[in-house]
Amino acid sequence: MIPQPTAQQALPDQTFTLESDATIGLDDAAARAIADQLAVQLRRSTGFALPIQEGTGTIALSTKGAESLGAEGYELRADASGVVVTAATAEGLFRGVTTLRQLLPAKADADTTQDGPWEIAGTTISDAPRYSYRGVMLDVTRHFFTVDQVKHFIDLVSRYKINQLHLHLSDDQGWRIQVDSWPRLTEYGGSLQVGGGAGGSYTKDDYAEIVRYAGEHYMTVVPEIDTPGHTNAALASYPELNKGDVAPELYTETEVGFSSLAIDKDVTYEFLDEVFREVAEQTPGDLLHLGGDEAHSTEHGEYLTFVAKATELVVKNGKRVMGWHEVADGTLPAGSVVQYWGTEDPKAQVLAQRAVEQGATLVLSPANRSYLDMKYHAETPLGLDWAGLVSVEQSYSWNPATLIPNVPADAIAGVEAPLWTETLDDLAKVEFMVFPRLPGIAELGWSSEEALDWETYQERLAEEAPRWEVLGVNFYRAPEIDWR
Ligand code: TNX
Repeated sequence: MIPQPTAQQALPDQTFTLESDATIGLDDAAARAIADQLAVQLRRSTGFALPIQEGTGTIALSTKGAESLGAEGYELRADASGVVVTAATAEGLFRGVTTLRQLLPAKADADTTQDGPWEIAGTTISDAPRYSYRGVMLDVTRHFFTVDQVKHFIDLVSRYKINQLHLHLSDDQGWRIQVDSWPRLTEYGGSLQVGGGAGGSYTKDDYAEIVRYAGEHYMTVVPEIDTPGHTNAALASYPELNKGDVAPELYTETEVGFSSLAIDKDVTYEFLDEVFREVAEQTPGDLLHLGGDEAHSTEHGEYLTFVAKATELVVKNGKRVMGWHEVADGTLPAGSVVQYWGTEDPKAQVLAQRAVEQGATLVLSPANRSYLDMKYHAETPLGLDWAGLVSVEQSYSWNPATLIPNVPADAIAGVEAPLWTETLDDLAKVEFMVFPRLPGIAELGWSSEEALDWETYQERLAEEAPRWEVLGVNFYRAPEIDWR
């Protein structure tokens, strides 16, 4: 199982078997959608009717007497008489059902009827996450991904108890979210992508659908509008956002660090206020990511001015600030979240420490560990290697609590695995880079420190292969793993 639960005990001599007369019971109406999702999938693969009923059932989802389990914790018991998942909240039940799906045979995830038996070895599990932020980032700007593709991505990553979907929505190569007050951002700024092909963007309805679908999988969308660098698509769309009032051409290559909003113009902040307002209005989560990375074309003093003003606009529009670690050089509002993407670079570590001194919490995305776009080895056809080669072991074998020196454990909000898409123009390529590394980052975010062990993790990871085969996932068969 991945992530490894906090506590699990076998019930020897007991086996649960899902039979054709099984039912799904729930005692909390808030769990209805979760029961529906489970039933839809299991009906497909087992061919059983699996009616959903109020009260108990062969598989019972219950929120009775579970207050102590926290927002995401759950307990699960599978024995000869049935399966009971207990949690304080619908979210906790969802996490528990994620575990239940991993306990069932891989073929339970098939989309056509399979032969049983549908057995689970008797067990009791008690589980809760180590960190509250367990994220994945998808860069939809270097290459655009449609709503259906993002949904497929959500299906696959939510299986590992990932609860944050960071969408990188604007960059030099494309602006991907509709903003009514600045329509050329998508009409023109979203028209291309890396390589020069047609890009794309999300309408408000598209974005709402992504938010809804993520929510159904208990994932919160964290939208990123990258500023003041990584802004060529916006600068090309509106000349007034440029220092010299001249719009550059659209850009479809992969250099970074060449663009900057004009820092000393009022229109820049009118622009950001309206963009943040429209994005914030459509985002139920409380974080708005303003980027802040690699602003190599912004003079440093101007950068600090910008951070102060732009962060204020995020707060004004009702959200907490999230930003890449460079923003910690500036003054951050209370409650900010700083995303560390350094490697072992002391300068980046100092910025992380400065963030914590200002009261921010940290999300850890060390590029040499958690970047899903780094090549696995020198011959990997896809990906980049500026942060080194990132094998499955390299991506798993680190401890979030001790990654950055002199940072107290309670300053760590969690972990995130970013997927930049300069070299990835379709879902098969995305899947190849994400699997099998993402489950390891998910485990670092969820499982207790004592559970983290490369030797046993490898064996559990190998057991995911049949599941990915059933789901048709194009995962990389890393030779380090003894795949079944
Ligand atoms: C650095 S990491 C970037 C991105 C690139 C990525 C490629 C970070 C905050 N910025 O603009 O896509 O490297 O790995």
